[in-house]
Amino acid sequence: MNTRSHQQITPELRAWIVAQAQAGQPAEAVLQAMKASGWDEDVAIDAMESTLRAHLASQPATPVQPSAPAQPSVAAQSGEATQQPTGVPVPEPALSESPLYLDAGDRRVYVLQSMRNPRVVVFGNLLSDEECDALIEEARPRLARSLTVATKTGGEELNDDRTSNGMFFQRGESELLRRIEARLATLVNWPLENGEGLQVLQYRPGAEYKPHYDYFDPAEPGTPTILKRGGQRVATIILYLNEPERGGGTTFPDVQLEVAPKRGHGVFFSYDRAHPSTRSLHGGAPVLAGEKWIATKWLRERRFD
Ligand code: PD2
Ligand code: ZN
Repeated sequence: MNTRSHQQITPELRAWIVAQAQAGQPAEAVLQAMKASGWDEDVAIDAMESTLRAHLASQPATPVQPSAPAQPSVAAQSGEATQQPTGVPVPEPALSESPLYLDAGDRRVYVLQSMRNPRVVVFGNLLSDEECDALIEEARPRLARSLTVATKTGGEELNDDRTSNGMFFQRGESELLRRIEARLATLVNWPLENGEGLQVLQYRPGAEYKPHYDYFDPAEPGTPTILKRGGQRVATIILYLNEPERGGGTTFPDVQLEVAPKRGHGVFFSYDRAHPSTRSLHGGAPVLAGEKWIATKWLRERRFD
């Protein structure tokens, strides 16, 4: 049997192809992303052609133009378009038909809210209470004051903008982590191998994470070293493991959005280029009362080994 006969074009793959086209990804970039994930080239081309043809036929009033930008970006509106890097394929949940829930493999996840620009999706029922508790208890003995990646050197450093305690799990470290990693990969249609290990953060009253971008700043000298392993970050999933009494929402200042830290819920956001025009600036608002625990999953362009 050859590889072609093994590869099935699932509804999730079709939804991902449509989402990439709607986001303005060039056909070549979509093809390269599929090949990098193990798709046979001929199968990938067939899947793209048949999916986009069917999508166009079903939506005569709003044709998809695979190589056209989905919407003018902030930078384009302000005349900076020529200085902007081009977008890359990003993870994307199958939301083209506005489902109320998604099958994430082992769990039905609710779609509570979605925004196109910036791409932000809020999910419910992403983790059970038992999974939240287990993550907290496995992380607690391993917590240390959070470090951030030092883009000047490629190492790690203490940062006053981030007053939480944190730790990283290894990817696939336990049955619980493998289960959650597989669920997240299915939910956002992105290879599990492109994910960093889950990070757990604990915020005590007063602790916060000031607004920042999760991608690595291309202007920093340490960034090329960081990118050798898996390329850029292209999406983030924040999982809420408990509920502070007040404060601690995840904020998106460019669009004045605040996501409430509700236990078992999660917020997904993607950024197709390392540029503020993605409007993916986000922060963890100060915790006013109680404690906040989250787990963060960062997704890379390529395998993160
Ligand atoms: O705790 C948060 O809500 C938060 C906000 C911004 C977490 C992160 N960024 C992160 O882990 O990158
Ligand atoms: Zn962040």
